[in-house]
Amino acid sequence: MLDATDLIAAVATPQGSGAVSIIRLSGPGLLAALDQILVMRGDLQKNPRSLLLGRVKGLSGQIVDEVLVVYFPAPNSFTGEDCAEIQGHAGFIAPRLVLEAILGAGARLAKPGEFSQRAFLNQRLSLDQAEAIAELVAAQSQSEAILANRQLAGALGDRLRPIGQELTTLAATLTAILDFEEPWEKVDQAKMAEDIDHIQQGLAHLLTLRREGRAFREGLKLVLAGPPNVGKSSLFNALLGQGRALVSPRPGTTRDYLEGAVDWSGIRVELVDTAGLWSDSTDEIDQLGQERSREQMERADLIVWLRDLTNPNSPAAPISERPTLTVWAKADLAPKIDPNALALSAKTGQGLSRLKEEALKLLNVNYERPPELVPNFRHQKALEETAKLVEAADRALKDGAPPDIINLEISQALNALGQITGRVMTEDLLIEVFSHFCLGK
Ligand SMILES: Nc1nc2c(ncn2[C@@H]2O[C@H](COP(=O)(O)OP(=O)(O)OP(=O)(O)O)[C@@H](O)[C@H]2O)c(=O)[nH]1
Ligand SMILES: [Mg+2]
Repeated sequence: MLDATDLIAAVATPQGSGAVSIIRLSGPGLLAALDQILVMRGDLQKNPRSLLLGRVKGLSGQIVDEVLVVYFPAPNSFTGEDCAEIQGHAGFIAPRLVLEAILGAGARLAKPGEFSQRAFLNQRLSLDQAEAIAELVAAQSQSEAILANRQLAGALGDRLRPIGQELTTLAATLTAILDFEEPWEKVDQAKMAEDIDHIQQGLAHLLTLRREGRAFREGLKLVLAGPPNVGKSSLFNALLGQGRALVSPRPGTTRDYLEGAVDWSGIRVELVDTAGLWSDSTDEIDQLGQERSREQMERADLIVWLRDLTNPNSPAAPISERPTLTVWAKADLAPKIDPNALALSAKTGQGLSRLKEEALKLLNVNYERPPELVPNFRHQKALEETAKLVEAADRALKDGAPPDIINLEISQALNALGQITGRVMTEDLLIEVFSHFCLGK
């Protein structure tokens, strides 16, 4: 995984139809390999960062594509190594023949994420910036793309730097005390406690950003659930704006759950329509459907529980650990019972925008003010670990523990924090981050 001494190549664009395909290369011996396969008038070495026209000689010796080539000399390239991109024709065949030619000239097929990994190892990107590339490519809403771009620009690193510096200063102070055997009583411990408190605030703030901003980064999963025939599928269709789910007056219409995504103020919301719960049907398939409904409810960011305004015995939501919002369906058919109740009608559209507002409010999503920065799940874990260690240092200090104990917690906290940007790095961490990447990135 850490080996970065050979020439790698991969097709960086999706396979299939399209106009252009890009093949990316990085590593030593790049110019020599290109020289073997390219027939061209221009000189890449003399014209870095310019597009030059050329033709590619395939393994058969025949010309297999007409291309534009650009050469980025080390160290000012994406990976920090000698890099090149070959823009050829798209399709299934031409890119493959060009790639084969390059592999025949001594390059090795890159592993997923290997270009970004080299960029990280050569300090062209921090680990969180490399992750931002994968997240930008995977983004499914505008807010996800904007957040990924901010992270790519270093927004998270900028927030982490002062916290890291404060921890480093603290560790240095403690080390000096230990090295010079300064009497612990003479040290300004109150100031130290203040510094630790400030670090804790910084970490807590980042974790709050994660909690409040997660929806902007990863979207939300809303599961529509309730008794049979209450109007779940009708609501699903109304929210989706299309007649996806089957609707009928017969209870038990929906059996498999259905998913559909909508955009709510820039947030990707995945709606799930489920089979009605508590039908007295003993049918095996109905039972299986209800099992699926319960599974979906357990995975929901929010359960939207439907009750029927036309049926006074319509059951209340079951107790759940997941946040639940109760709504009264079929509002066009019956007067509202409770003035505070959220009544809606899939038929007239009444209450649908209020459902959206209440759902986001319940989940603490302030869609009018999207966060500037949202740590991802991996960052959250590292931040929590750091916070736990700083908390332990704080307790040790207050309990009158000796400085070496406090120093130990602080240095471990520094290590935990350093995993976010990759300042502290293990091979496992590299595998964890880069194995999610696609080929050619
Ligand atoms: N008037 C009116 N009828 C509705 C409304 N919502 C649903 N219905 C009717 O209620 C019946 C059941 O609707 P569905 O959407 O299939 O209900 P469901 O909860 O998905 O039912 P199952 O899948 O069987 O559990 C259908 O006849 C719908 O036309 C509504 O807001 N107003
Ligand atoms: Mg249904």
